[in-house]
Amino acid sequence: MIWNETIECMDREEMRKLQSIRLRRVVEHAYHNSPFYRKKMQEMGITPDDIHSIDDIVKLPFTVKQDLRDNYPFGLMAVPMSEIVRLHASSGTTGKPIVVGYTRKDLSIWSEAVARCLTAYGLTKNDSVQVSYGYGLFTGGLGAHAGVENIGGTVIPMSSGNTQKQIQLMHDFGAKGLACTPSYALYLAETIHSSGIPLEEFKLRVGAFGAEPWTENMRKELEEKLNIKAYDIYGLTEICGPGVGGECECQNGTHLWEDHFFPEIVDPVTLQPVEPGEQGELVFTTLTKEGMPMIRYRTRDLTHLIYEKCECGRTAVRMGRILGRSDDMLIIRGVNVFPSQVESVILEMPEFEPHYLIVVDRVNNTDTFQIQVEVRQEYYSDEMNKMIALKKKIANRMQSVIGLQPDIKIVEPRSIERSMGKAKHVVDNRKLE
Ligand code: ADP
Ligand code: K
Ligand code: ZN
Repeated sequence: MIWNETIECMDREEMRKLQSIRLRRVVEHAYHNSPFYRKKMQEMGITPDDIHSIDDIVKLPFTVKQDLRDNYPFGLMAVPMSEIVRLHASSGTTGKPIVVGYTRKDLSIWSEAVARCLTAYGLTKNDSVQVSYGYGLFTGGLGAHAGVENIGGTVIPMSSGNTQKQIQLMHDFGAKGLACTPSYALYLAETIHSSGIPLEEFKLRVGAFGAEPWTENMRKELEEKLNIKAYDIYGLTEICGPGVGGECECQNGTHLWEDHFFPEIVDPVTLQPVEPGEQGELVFTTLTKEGMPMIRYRTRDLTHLIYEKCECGRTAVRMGRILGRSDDMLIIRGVNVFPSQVESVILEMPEFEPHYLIVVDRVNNTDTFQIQVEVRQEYYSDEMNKMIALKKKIANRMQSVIGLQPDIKIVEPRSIERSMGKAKHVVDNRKLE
């Protein structure tokens, strides 16, 4: 099933025409109604008249998170506050929060985007979906909620937390879909297993997981543990929230709804567009947003785009898995390390639980690199030799994937903190210096 076949399967040339019309419109809107964008464009010596087609997007200035912070709270709004019907905010990891305002139309486009995702996962009005993303200023809860209502499904607005009750109601209400972060899904799976309620008694079939990077190995883990299909949903507050894109039944890339959110990949250093299909930083331009249009917004997310038509029939461009945010990349003894690489090694080894914590520090001017893991009960042994061999095995595997030997610390079962939202996988004590 396809929610909006005309758009999702549109001929690519047609799509470019639509994008061109919409780009001109949003640039005019931003130029005339947002002093911030007008100043930026004037600095570059361009006006809306310089934008003829979507190819001219490269003439436009980039926007970065710092711009939102510098103009906090409402400096980037392009409509009077009387038109803004909702605010969301994201705290990020450092500094002031960033705030985004939505008009009524912005909200309806957002819920359309989520509806396309949910439909691609096979959910319909006959299904109930438990929304276990946090409700509030975070976009996850209310974003998923509106999408479920839009397709006419039955929304169970749980929010995150209260994990025992989550399990009980998921069981009693027969939710077919679960929307939450992959780390919370893992925690829910663990809780189901220890609850003693047989998995067969749950109606769960579909996971809509996102808001943080996750690996293919994590997908396998979640699909096995919950007996579901686990699909990616991607988004960020600055663009709207979850639903900027979602996977289809092919599970072979995340379709981006490019009639509303135009994606580019640029080299994060030179800011030049990369060759089609190459990896780089994802940049979005909102083509229809009224409240707070985003022009060439640098997401910091590293991925690549796939333009070939998908086997599902959709022509909408697909995005590969997000390796991580450039901000999340650790440089340890000169080697670039992404938490997702560590995750993928731990999850391919049956000896370990799918939880981990990376601890980095600096001792005597040298970076230390520790990975804390939990050994699965069946593999745990009192014999020191066995545990040493196990540590060696995972350390060697890490060395071959990352190019760096970590110090492996085996910790007590369940001692690594479980997350109900976005998991925290890294403690970098070097930053405290
Ligand atoms: P914050 O910046 O506070 O985390 P957001 O909720 O807006 O606020 O986070 C958006 C970011 O979350 C994205 O830029 C991306 O890094 C990450 N993200 C969201 N969905 C996914 C996904 N499906 N896969 C990987 N990363 C994701
Ligand atoms: K208002
Ligand atoms: Zn597809």
